[in-house]
Amino acid sequence: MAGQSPQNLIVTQEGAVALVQFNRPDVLNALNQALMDDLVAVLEAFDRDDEMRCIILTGNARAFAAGADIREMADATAVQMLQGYRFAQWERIRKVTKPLIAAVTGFALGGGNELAMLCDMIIAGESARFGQPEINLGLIPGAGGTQRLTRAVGKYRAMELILTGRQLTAREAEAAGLVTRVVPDELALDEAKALARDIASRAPVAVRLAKESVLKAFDMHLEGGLDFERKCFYLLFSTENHAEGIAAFQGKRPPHFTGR
Ligand code: CO8
Repeated sequence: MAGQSPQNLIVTQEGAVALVQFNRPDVLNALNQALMDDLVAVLEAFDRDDEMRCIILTGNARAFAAGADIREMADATAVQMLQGYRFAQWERIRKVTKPLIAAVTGFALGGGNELAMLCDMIIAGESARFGQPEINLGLIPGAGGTQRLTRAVGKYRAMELILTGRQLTAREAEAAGLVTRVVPDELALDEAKALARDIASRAPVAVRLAKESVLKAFDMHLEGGLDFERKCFYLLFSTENHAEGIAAFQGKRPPHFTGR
């Protein structure tokens, strides 16, 4: 995919790690439909590519993304919003099977915060600011904010943030459980890449089923989630990666994992 960057994204690859950078700096990477179309296309292509093992989403120093493009939505009617396909794009991102890491510096607001939360891990620079300011527009979050933020930080913090639009600092977000860890801004992308390389070196089928199982904790009651986890666990005993992991442990050597 390298060298074929779509208009609103800068897409690069480093080994088994893909890097997708939002590229609408003049509007703080506001998520218009064209950018979301590009993003879905790129993510689905990487998801199908067996060579790619982990995907990083990032913005720039000022913003990961400052939300949906307000200008694009300004004159929309309720029926246009209902009949548009924009939320289908978010569902397709939710279905990406490879791990997604958000590397966030600057604003992650509204849809930007929702996109970061749709990722599986969030590495935040010190300047990161997370929030759901839709209330200031007479709206509420529409791409999962009321649900994912509440699951991440709990009812009492989520309620305050969504009802007032207050932004969390990176350190507050870390204390609240919204981010994986906080690092100095200049290290955020490197930290995300190091994490991505680590994950990329692991057994791919186990990584995939681990992601799926953790996400089930959001959808299911405990018993259903435990049953799902156990089925995945059984399944992994049939993989070459499991045999390789055991052989490497017994041979006191590092494992070499393939996609099988
Ligand atoms: N949409 C469009 N343009 C934006 C957006 C946005 N979300 N955010 C910033 N911009 C533009 C500004 O209009 C400005 O453009 P211009 O220079 O032409 O005037 C430029 O980016 C720079 O912004 P500011 O001058 O405002 O920069 P400041 O540093 O003064 O302020 C803020 C930064 C605080 C981030 C401020 O820009 C702001 O409040 N932005 C809006 C944030 C917001 O309300 N986000 C939520 C949007 S609604 C949403 O996300 C709902 C999601 C629903 C699901 C998604 C479906 C697709």
